[in-house]
Amino acid sequence: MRLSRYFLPVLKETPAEAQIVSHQLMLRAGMVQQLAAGIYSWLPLGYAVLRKVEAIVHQEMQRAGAIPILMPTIQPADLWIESGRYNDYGKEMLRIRDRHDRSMLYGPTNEENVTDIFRRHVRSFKQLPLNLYHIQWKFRDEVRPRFGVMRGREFLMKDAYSFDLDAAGAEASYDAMFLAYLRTFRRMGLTAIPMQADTGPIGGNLSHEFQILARTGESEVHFDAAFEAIDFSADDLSVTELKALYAAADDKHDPAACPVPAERLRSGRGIEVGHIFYFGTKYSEPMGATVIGPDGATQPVHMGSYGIGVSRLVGALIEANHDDKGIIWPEAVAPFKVGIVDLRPDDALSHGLAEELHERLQRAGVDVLLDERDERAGAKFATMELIGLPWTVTVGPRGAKEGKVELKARASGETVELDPDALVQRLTA
Ligand code: P5A
Repeated sequence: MRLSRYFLPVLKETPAEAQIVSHQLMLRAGMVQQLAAGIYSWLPLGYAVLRKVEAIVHQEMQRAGAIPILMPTIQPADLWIESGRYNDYGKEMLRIRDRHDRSMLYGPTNEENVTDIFRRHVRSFKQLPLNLYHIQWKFRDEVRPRFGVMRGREFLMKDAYSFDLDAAGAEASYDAMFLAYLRTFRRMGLTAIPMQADTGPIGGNLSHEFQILARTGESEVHFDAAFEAIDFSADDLSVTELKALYAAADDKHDPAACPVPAERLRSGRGIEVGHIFYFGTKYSEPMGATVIGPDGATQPVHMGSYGIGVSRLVGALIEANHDDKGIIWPEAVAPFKVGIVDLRPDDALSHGLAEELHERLQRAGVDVLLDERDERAGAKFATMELIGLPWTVTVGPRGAKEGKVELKARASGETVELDPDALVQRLTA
């Protein structure tokens, strides 16, 4: 991609309305733009990151056996009246009337929707377990939308729904999602601590929130220091052990009942990037989602639901990865892997080399952004640092003469001089 042909509306000043660093950087780097309170347009750079995050979530969901579908954003109120939940969401639910004066709503979540799909098609326990998921926009008319995409009104969620014959089966499904979540966040370079949580309007009595520690987190969290010793990238993480360790957000934390001795209790702030629930037959019973069991008896299925804040993650990733110059994308979610700074577009040799590298990297399937604009070098470097691509290649007349370019890592600031072949090899390895 050529920066001269791209759409990257970076801002020089930090917008006054942005209170936290991720929101400031997302606006400055031209990733998103607010359309109304808590409602954002995703501009090319932001959308590229959102798609990378989505791709990882899709892969890990499917690796864990969940099957992708796509349910609508608009739902009929009738379904929610059937489940008994139409009033639970109160003012957070955006209620709409269609031209026939039927009550509709913009979905804040899809438990009813997916239960309706299930009940129409599944009859036997032999078709279980089943886990259906989608990545779809939600709307919640939050009292205080803030911090940009972190607490939006319209936001992108991955929501998965499991169906099992009984509570034991449902717990196995829950644990599979629990592990998939740890893997998903790990792949993005994030450590999310699973914490006991309140279930709110989703319901049920078993639930974990996945919280990333960050100074700007919305909730106060408390956890056993033993979490600090856990290698979350290990292949043999035990859900049982993790569930047994104490961790809770403020609303669930009772200092008087806390089993962890004071010297082992850590407190901080967290960003909730995921939340999983087991709620048994809360929806299947009123909505008649039943199967015939092995004994021939008809019974309601046991369900759970599993959410990841996909759009919130983009903000959370920046909270966890930035410095005073800008964003530092982990490679797995970077909008481009490498940026090429063409220092002197007016110098035939140097410019030719920058073009050649751009072409070769693109052909090798590397996401690359070439800055061949007629701008000062300082401005070009500042833009690269702001948008946080993992690698920057600098091509200038002096190096070009010797057939050398400079490769710089955004995270460490380390640089190395390479010839073009070695560079391409390094970036495609
Ligand atoms: C689980 C999936 C649910 O809605 N139903 C389907 C269950 N859970 S939840 O905790 O309410 O939301 C899941 C995740 O969505 C993110 N999230 C938000 N992101 C941005 N702005 C919001 N206003 C917002 N509300 C929720 C969170 O990451 C949450 O964990």
